[in-house]
Amino acid sequence: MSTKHTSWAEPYKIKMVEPLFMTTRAQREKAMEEAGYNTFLLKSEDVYIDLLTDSGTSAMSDRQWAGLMLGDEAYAGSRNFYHLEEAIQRYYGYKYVIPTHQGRGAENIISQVLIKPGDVVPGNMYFTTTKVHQELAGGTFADIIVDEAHDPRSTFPFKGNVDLGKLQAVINTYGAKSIPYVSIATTVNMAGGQPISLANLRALREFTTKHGIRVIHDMTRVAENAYMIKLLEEGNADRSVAEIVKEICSLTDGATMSAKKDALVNIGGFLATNEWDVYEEARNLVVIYEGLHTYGGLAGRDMEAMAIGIGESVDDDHIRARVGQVFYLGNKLIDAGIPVVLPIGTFGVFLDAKAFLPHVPQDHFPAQALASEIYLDSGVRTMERGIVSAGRDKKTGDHCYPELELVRLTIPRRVYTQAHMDVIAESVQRVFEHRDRIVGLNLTYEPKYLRFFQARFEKLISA
Ligand code: PM9
Repeated sequence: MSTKHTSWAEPYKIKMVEPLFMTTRAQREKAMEEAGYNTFLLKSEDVYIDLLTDSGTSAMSDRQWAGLMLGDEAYAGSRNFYHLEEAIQRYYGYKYVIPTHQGRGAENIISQVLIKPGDVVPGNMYFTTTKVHQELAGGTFADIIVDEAHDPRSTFPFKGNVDLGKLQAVINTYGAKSIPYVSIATTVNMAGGQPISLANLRALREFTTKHGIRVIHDMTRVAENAYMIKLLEEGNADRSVAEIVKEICSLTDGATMSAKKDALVNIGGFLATNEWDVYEEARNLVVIYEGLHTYGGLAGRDMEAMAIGIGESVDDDHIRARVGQVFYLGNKLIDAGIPVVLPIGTFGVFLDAKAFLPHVPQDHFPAQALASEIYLDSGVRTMERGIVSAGRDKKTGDHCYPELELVRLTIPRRVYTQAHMDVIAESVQRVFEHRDRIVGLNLTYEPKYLRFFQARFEKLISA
């Protein structure tokens, strides 16, 4: 389609700027050592270009900022809640809505409502916070994503797809009654921002309906997934992203959302369901963990910004420029011979640390080491998505050893320009040129949950 052959430009102009500051190599070395070689522990003021995450880091529009001024900060029944409910029903089609402070607030509640001890939750690859809430509720995650998703070199276009054979095997082993729901993410974060196809979702819907199993949708980046369907899946080129988003949601029974990504807000999330009983139970629980069911830990103004952001997120021009910018960076790195996860994901470019640093064994944390080297080179902050993020095996206590050992260059929405992308690509190239000199890390402090956020490391003397 035309997007492949013509230049695009951002469908907005810049009205306000936030200065960035450069640091010296010596300053960065000190900052990285103080941060225990964990980019999550750096101070933001020590960072030049921040690619840690696309979560809560996007730029809001003038309409969203104006929406903040319309905050109705009543404890109960805020008008902004009803705007949010209306936006979710209109753009996503789910019936019942509970706001939460962010995605994991919704994950906690849905896990507590639906999972009982001993249950198994199949999903198209794990996500860190999603899995920990499933486990805290007594469940075990089972990976049913297609094999291609675990291979960074595979160019399969829909690496987020479910392998129905793997789902059937889980049913055969544990029985459908032990499966409260199948957890489906659009797009799949840990696979490198990879989409699921509509054909696969439709087949999954038919299969799960036959077995009486729900589908719960982690819709954190659903508009980006819909855009990939429009680009790549036959029969969808002339449909709007909004239309495809609505169809994706219609193939699922409920959803959790971190609105800090797709929905263009700095804070917020929600739980949505089409089932009254699930809603009723979740509405009971939300008052314990988040707040009343008409604010769920958010200010009225936050809900207004989210309601407006949801509408903006499904705009075709917005999403084309958003994903287009990620592709621009990804293609620059591919052209420079840098090993990246293929195809390029929707929200970031993922470096293949195993191929980048073949001399660093996985238990010396190659992706963590590579993320710190990129920061040392240029002040560009990235993050690890490999053995540190995967955590430990619940039963054996050993590290989980994921196939994918990645460094994520995550692009915030509407924040950086093409020139920033060029600077980032040049920095990664410089690090690649001296990759032989990069050594691994030793873990010196490990928190109990979601260790990647706060773990500390020291540099090994040799790889
Ligand atoms: N994702 C990300 O950077 C922020 C936390 S982990 C560094 O990718 C999915 C697919 C996510 C996600 C957060 C959450 C949790 C759920 N599902 O961060 O609690 O990518 O709003 O959402 C992050 P919250």
